[in-house]
Amino acid sequence: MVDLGDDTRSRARNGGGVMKRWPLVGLAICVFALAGCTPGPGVGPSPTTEVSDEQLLAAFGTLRPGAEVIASAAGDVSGDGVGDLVVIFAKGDGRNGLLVVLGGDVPSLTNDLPAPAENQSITLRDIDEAAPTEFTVQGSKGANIGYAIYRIEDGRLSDLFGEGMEDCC
Ligand SMILES: [Ca+2]
Repeated sequence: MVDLGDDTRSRARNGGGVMKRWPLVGLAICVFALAGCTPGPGVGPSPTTEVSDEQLLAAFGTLRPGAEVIASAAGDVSGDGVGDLVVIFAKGDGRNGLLVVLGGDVPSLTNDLPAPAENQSITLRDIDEAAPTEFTVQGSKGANIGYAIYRIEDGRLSDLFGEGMEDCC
């Protein structure tokens, strides 16, 4: 009998869990309020360092005058939340290069690596489910097909894995 009473009180206390949900409701309201406060386009200067793909392309043109862009892919590949642009370009000496234009207040370029001669494609792909996002490049040179995975590490572009790239770059 006494135990039953304890159970009843215990259930009553569990009913008090409704009160414990209020902080969650409050949090949800805060999130909605914050989202509502985000300035839309044209509402004053943005405090963030949002950079458009066009700005990144323009930065590439300024930093590498004369280099011809062959392929590009936009996305944050440095893991800082600011958009970047992966670029494959013609170096002008018959060879192609790969680099990333890192978005920021002042866009900058990573080191460049050899890129395939023909049929280039760039795909952003989060391979290890951890920031930053990796990207793959594939292409060919004649009958040779190459494929490699890249990641930005400490601001440097490095290849994690490659297959046949030496024969198609
Ligand atoms: Ca970035």
